Amino acid sequence: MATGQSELDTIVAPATPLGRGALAIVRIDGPRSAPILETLGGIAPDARIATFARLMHNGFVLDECIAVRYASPHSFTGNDLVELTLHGSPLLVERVIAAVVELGARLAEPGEFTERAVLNGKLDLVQAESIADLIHSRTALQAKLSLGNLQGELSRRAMAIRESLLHVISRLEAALDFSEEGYEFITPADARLQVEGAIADTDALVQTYRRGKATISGLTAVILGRPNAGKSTLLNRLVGSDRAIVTPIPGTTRDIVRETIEIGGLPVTIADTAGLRSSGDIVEEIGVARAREAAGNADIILYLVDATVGLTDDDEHAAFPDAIIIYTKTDLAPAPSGELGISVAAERGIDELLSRLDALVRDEFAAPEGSLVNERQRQAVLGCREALTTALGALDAGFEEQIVLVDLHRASTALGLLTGAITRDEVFSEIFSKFCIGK
Ligand SMILES: Nc1nc2c(ncn2[C@@H]2O[C@H](COP(=O)(O)OP(=O)(O)O)[C@@H](O)[C@H]2O)c(=O)[nH]1
Ligand SMILES: [Mg+2]
Repeated sequence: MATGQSELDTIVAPATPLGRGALAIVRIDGPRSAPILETLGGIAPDARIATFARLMHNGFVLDECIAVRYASPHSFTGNDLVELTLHGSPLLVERVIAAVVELGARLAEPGEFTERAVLNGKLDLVQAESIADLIHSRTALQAKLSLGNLQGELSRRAMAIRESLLHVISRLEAALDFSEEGYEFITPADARLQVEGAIADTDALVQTYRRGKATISGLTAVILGRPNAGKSTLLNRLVGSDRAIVTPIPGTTRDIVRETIEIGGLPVTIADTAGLRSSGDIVEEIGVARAREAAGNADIILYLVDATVGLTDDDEHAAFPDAIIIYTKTDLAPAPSGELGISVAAERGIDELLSRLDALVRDEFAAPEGSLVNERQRQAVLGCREALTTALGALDAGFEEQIVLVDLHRASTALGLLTGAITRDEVFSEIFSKFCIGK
């Protein structure tokens, strides 16, 4: 905002990736942005009017560009801001940035533009985090979740809880202020009800985290089974290329081969593993140990059984009760009745497998809008929940308002930290250091 802007540094960074393309954008933020544009381009355009400029520095033409000037507070950051749309060459971007720095700007730190937007109240912290997630999203569902949170879905849920707490807090404080007169602004039963409601709301929010995290990070699936069950063949079929080596020799796959495909709207990284057996071969044994470890961390396990062999005592499916059991090579022998069977050779059962996986991902992992998506957010809500439980205990024990208020304020502060309505420096630097330059 206008207040204090004159003491701000003016910062500059490329806003588009450094590569060759039709266009490249350089962003300049801060009080010197418009004077720098005037010096370089000889123009002082009206705010938000795209204007052609020939950028000159030390007697040389740097590039021809389209400049847009934004006037505080109507910009992404809330400060005076200039965007230069140059021709898309890294060399031009570098030279323009060097000239801008010579004219008094400094290079932006990672995430500094977004940080300024938060400091100026243009975005809250959750929204700022959502920008980073949105940029990194690989599937439409991930983008939808991040865009929803950028538009305030999660922040609104948190703020609704915070407002209900502030409602109780203000009444309990009023009761304190007027205790002499014996007024009651909120009955203990009412306060209890409100706090219980807030606990239920925070619980619901905490429960969104599992799906939120799965949606943002993507899932892992592991293909397990005895040697020669057809694991590598299935991986290759799922990714659509000969990624893993397939041979009739048991023990071909040793190291884990990973590929990511989209299932149910989420990126799923599928790991093909060494067949489970004890072979005495040291390299293969390490591969088998890695397979078990990968299965322990996986969201989805596909346990393959050769239909011509069937389940044997050597099979380890019992150790993975959530695994989906799939009978392979059904062109040679049928799967037991009621079991899922596939034949990659005959292209049979693959669609059924894929639609089972698709439904599994959508039912178990896809996050609704407004979900918590990272550990910082989860900790903030858990902090709120813990304080609310203590407040409820204090209410039940019949403690004085002051005691209850301490916990309710703590609960409200925890939610404030979530959105950045209340700021702590370490929260800020932690979040913005993960951004790239220019955001
Ligand atoms: N007939 C038939 N053979 C298959 C099928 N899937 C895999 N195989 C064969 O089974 C052998 C072992 O396959 P592979 O994918 O390497 O098994 P892995 O050891 O579990 O990775 C290879 O000779 C494959 O060609 C199938 O659907 N039908
Ligand atoms: Mg294999």
